[in-house]
This record gives sequence, C-alpha cells and structure tokens, in this order.
Amino acid sequence: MALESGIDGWLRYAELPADLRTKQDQYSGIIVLDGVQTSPVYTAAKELQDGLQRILGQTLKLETLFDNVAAKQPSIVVGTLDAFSRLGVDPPPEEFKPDGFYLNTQAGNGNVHIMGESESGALYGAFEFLMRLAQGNFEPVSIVDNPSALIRWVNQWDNLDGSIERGYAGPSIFFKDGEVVEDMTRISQFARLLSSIRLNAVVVNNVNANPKLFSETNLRGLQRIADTMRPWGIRIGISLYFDSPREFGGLSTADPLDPDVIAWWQDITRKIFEKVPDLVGYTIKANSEGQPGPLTYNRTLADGANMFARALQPYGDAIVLYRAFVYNHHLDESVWTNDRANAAVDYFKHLDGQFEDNVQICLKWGPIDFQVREAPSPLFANLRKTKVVIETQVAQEYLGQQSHFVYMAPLWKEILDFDMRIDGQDSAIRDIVSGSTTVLNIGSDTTWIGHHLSLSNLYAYGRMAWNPLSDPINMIEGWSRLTFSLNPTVVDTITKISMESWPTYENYSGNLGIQTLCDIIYTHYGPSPASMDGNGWGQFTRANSTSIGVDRTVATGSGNAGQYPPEVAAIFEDIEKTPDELLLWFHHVPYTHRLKSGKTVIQHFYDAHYEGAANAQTFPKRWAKLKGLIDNHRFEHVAFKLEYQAGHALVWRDSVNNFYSAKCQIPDEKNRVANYQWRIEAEDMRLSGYKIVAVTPFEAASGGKAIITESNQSPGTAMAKIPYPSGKYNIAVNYFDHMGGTSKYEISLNNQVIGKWSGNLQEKLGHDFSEYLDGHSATRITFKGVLVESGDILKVVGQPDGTELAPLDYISILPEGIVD
Ligand code: GCW
Repeated sequence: MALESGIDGWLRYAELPADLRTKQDQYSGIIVLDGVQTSPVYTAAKELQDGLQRILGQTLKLETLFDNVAAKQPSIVVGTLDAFSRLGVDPPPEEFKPDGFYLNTQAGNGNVHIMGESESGALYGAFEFLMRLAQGNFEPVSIVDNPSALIRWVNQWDNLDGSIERGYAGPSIFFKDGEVVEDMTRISQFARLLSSIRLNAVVVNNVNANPKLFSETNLRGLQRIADTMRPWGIRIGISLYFDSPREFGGLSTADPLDPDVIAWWQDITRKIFEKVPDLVGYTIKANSEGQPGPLTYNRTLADGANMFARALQPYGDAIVLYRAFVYNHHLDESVWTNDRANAAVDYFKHLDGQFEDNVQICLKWGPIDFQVREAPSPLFANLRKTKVVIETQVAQEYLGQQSHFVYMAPLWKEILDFDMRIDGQDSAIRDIVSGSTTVLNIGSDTTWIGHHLSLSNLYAYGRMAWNPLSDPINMIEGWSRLTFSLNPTVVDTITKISMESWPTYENYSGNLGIQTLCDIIYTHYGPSPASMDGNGWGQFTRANSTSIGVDRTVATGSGNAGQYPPEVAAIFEDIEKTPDELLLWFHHVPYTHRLKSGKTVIQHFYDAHYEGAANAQTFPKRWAKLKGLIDNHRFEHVAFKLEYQAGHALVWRDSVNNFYSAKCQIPDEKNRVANYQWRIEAEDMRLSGYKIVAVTPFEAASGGKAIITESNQSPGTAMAKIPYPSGKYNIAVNYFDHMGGTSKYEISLNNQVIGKWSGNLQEKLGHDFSEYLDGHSATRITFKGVLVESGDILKVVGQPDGTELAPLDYISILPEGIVD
C-alpha cells in the first residue's frame, strides 16, 4: 500500500477495488457547460476528470459542446441551472435554493446531469458524485440538495508572522514574516477541501487582528488569495482590528461615530474591494480580552458594528460578523453573583433591533468558551430581531489540541438540537441561527490539522453547516471510507472510537458541567483544576473543601438560568430537573450531593475519570488491528498519537482525582485514588546525579514530587529493586517532556537495556507545550511484555539537555491487563 501524507484529506479518490465496480461505471465524456476556466463550473469538470481517472482509472476528455452528449453517451454533464435550461433541460423537480445542486444519474441513456443553482452548486454536485463513486456507491440518484445557510464560514486564527493562535499543525499557509505568502499551492488545496464540503467563506486572519493587513503588499496578497480560492467557490473575509484608524491610520481616535474614523474605514474598504471585489465580509472582535472597541469610546456595541456594516453596504452582500465574545476578564470571584456566562446577554440583548441588516452577531455555542460541556448560550434565545451565527471550534483548544482525538460532531449536534422553547414554541438552535462559522486551525503540516483523525471534525463541520440535521455517525462513516478505506473493519473501528471520543475525553477531563479543568492561565492543555479559580477570567468552579459548582440560579445565584426562556429556565433553575451532565454548571452543591445516577458528585468524579482513562487505553489497541488495512504512514502517525493520548489520559485521571480528593478529603469508595499498587516513585529510588523536586501543581506528579538531574551537564541515575513477583510485565515510565531541551533516557533491568527514548515530543506533537514540570508536560512511555525477576535492579539513566533536566515521575510495573 502506498504511503500517504494525508494532504488530500478525504479527497484521495482511491482506486475502487474490482469487486465494487459495476458495468455502469464507464463514461464516455465530461461536458462542461461553462467555458470560463476560472469558474467553479470548470473547476467541477476538472475535478470530475481527475476523480474519475483516480477512482475508475478512466481518462476522459472535457468537452464544452452539449451537442456531443448524443455522440458520447453516457456523459457526465455539469453546469448551472441557467446553462442547462438554455439547452432545454428541465429544472430540478424540487425547490432549488441558492447554491443548491441537483444530481441526476438517471438523465437518460446513462447520462449524469450535475446542475448547480449557482456555479458553486455545480461544484458541490460534482464532489457529491465523486464521493459517492469513491465509496463504491452506484445507486441511481436524482437528488436536490440545498444549503441551510447562504454563507458557510470558517475562521482561521492566523497571524501575519505565520503563527496560528491555537494552531497545532505547523505555521500558517496564508502568512509568513508579516506578509501574505508567495506560493499559493496549499491555499488552493485548502480551498478544494473546503468546497468539497460545501463551505464558501474563509476569514483568513486571526480575530486578534493586526492592522498591518492593510499594507499595500498585503492587500495585493489578499487579492492573490482571493483569486486562488475563487475558482473553488470560496470567498475570503478578514478580521479587523478596531483601533486601526489610530494605530495604522494615524488618527487620534477610533470612535465609531467620528466622521474621520468613518471616512477612514470607508476608504480602507474601498481599497480592499478594489483588490477583492467579492469579499464576504468583516469579522470583528472588539471590547474582548483587552481589545479596544466601541465601549472604549463610550459608544454602544451596535454603533461599532453598524459603522463597519455601513462601510460595506455599497459592496453587495458583504456582511459584518460581530462577535458576542464580550466579557469582563477581570471578574471578581469573591462576588457570588458575578458570572461570565451572563455577559453575552448583558451586553447584547438590549441592542436587539439596533443593528444594520448586514450585521450578524456571532456567538460561541456556549456562554463561556468552547469547554468540553456547557449549556447552550442563552443569547440564542434573546436576539429576536437580529441575525445570529453559531460559532464552533474545530480547533480542539480545550479538547486536547489535536494531541488527543475528540470527534465533536455529537457535541455540536446536541447544541444545534437544543430546544430553547421561545414563546413556548419549538425553537431548536439550528432553526434560530442564520448560519455558522468555526474556528479552524489548519496549518502547513501535511495532516492539515496535526492528527489525521481530527480532520474528521472539519468534514463534519462542513456537512453540518450545510445541513444541521446531518447525522454524526453517518458523517464519520463516510469520512472514514473516503479518508482511509472501504474495509468495514476500518470504518467500524474509526466510527466507534470517534463516537466514544467526546464522552471519553469528558470523563477524564471535567465532568458534570464543571468545564474542561485544564490550565486556563497557560496553555489550555493539560490538567490544572486550581487554575479555574482565583483569577479574573471567570471560568470559575467555585470549589472549596465542602462544595463545588457555580450557582447560576435566579433564586440564590447569578441569575443566568433566568436568561433562558421560561420553560428552559424552569429546568435549569431546579436542581432536581437539571440533567446530571450540567449539574455543576448551574448549581453549587456539596461533594456528597447525590446525582440522579445515585452516585455522589465526588464519587462520580472518581469513577468517571477511571472510566474515561480506561477507555482511552482501548483506543490504541483497537487501532492496532488496522495495521495492514491502511497505509503504514498514516497508521503509525495515528497509533503514536493514540498511545500518547492513553498515557496522558492517566495524567488527567490522577491529577483531577488527587486534586479533589485532597480538597474535600473524601476517599474514593473503591480506594484507587492515590493508592497505586504497581508504582515505584522516582523520589523513592536510589538516586545519583538526580535530586527530588516538588511539582507545581502538586497533582501533576504522582506523590507531588519528581526527580530532575542536579545539573544540565551530567546524567543522573535512579535505581530500585523490583519488589514484585517474577513474571511478564508492561513497564510504564512517567516522565515530563517540556520545552527547553531534548533529554535522553535509557531504562534497564540488571544492566540489560529494555528501552531508550528521548524527550522530543515537541517534534511529534503540535499542542502548546509548557516550560515546566506540570500537567501539560507529564507523559508516559510503555515497554511491553518485559520479563522481570523479583529483585532485579531497575535503572533509569537520564541525560539532561538545556533546561530539560531528564525529569522522571514514577515507573509502573504492570501485570498484563492492569493499567495504573
Ligand atoms: O478562548 C479564547 C482563546 C483565545 C481567543 C479567544 C477568542 C483569538 O483562548 O485564543 O482569541 O478565545 O475567541 O477571541
């Protein structure tokens, strides 16, 4: 099997195995009803040509004359509704909405008609046809498929220097060293992926925007990006920095009502549209996390949004995506009723009706920040006269940063399906919103996103942006077939792991609505429950020695439950009615509070962390069965990541459990927490050249301590006698791999080397790395099936490098079947 880099994502068009071929799969020609080579219709025809070559091994010519259909039957004909009707072909039998497509494989005489309501629609139809063929699906179809939203956005958080905020897959494909890149190859490949899932708009720069985007060079760069993406039916948009008139334009203010400021933005807008006449719009992050905004100038958020909206109005349908992510990040936790979850409604509700028509308010799906579980944002139910767009995050910022795999479609579906009961009527969020966007973090890595499996999230996002009723299982099955193999074992394994991945991650990260419990001050990656409280960011847990959770009730708390329409508010206000998974989101309760499951909150924490971590251990084992069924390159890449995830899931489990057990002093009924039968703590070993250090936070290390070498020059040695009976064991070493150097390690038994490794995860994993010994850097490596004699001398030699002092936490000597 040829090695694959992943660069084609789900558009590999693998050759169809002989047993899946049918007689119907031979075509004579492709007829393209649009001769302009830069149009999406022409792109569709070329894609068909390429796809049929790769899937069916057929070399077909592109023809432009419809008259050739008769001569060349069966043909594939692709064009717009208008082009087809000029040739006398009937429109589709059902309603045809903007950007919809009509795929008819029964157009008579074996001909296939791919008709787009628009040029992009024709391209979507072509992709649909090809993706069916690539899955061996020759079922005759005559379907019309329409989008639920006109603009289907993604937003890259790319910075001009080439870095990507929350990017875990290498540098930007758009920017480098302050400017737009020269080489457009990856941008075109990216556009192809986006358009295959029917997305049509990409905001190319970070919402924490830089006004240098307006330099002449960069405006020309934006033009090149737009020209590259346009043949794929993708329009670009940009994020703006609110204070640009001051910082870039030399004005003394950025007050949105100031005539000079208004004129400045009009002028910039004109310059942009000269270069990019079909710009899809502006995204604005203002008065958020230290950014300036209209409130800085004592104006309303609507004043700010409308200024941009008016600047855009002369240019067609361009819109302002104004982000509702406005909150006080210096919130005083000592005030019981202070609640960041209230912010969006507090800031925006009273402005409903004051926005220009081309303003859409963009809301993160939850009221805080893309946590593993949140209630849906109440703002969805509070803007009745304003268009709203739901923002999700394909970037797994708080969900393992693509070093853990979490398939998020089930999470998004829960939110989209959530019924707000506005005015007591069915009001699913998917019906409330006018569209969606997602924070995307593709980079120049050939995996695009850092983890082959995580690219499924982009695929699913596109499908759901088109049709919010898309089924998560269906999507992952299709994606697996296209991305990896039609083999049912492959599809089944990936589907099951994917569908378990969110509950698994939730179980070992943060339960019952307490949020992800990662370090919110630093990298947002590994566990650090204490970081949630005691600062102004407002991601509180309000955990103390007896109780935990945020009281968001109207009766005794922040009143957030009351921001929902009455039927929903009645559920969240009432502890008995609030579902367990959101209990601590809405209520502050004793650790001994009993859930509907009958367990106490604290026992649920313990159990869930054990269950989640245990399930994560099964992922690499299940994946291992796919060896030989998919190409080895991608197999090994995913195997490595799942193995790493399994190890880090244990770090999560132990950190969170030890943290809360220390906090509330209630023991685990099953006596697992802080009671590790098979561990040899590094600090208990005989050390030379190594010294013992306390780790912060304490729960990130087993026993709160680790060892590091005494200097960064010479190696350290840690030795211990095996206290367990002789037998075959898996030997797991927990160590810390942080920035600042690449330590080297060697482990031996009676001087027989059983393994060597180096602390080089920074080269293999893309998540945000830390500089310290903590929950981000704690990791595990396992040597399997080692024959151990009781009394053997176990020795680890660690060679430090730079500031990484070969840190070690503990060694587990695990009998088969035991993970600890
Ligand atoms: O959650 C926070 C992220 C920031 C991001 C911000 C936002 C771009 O940690 O990195 O800034 O959300 O959505 O604006």
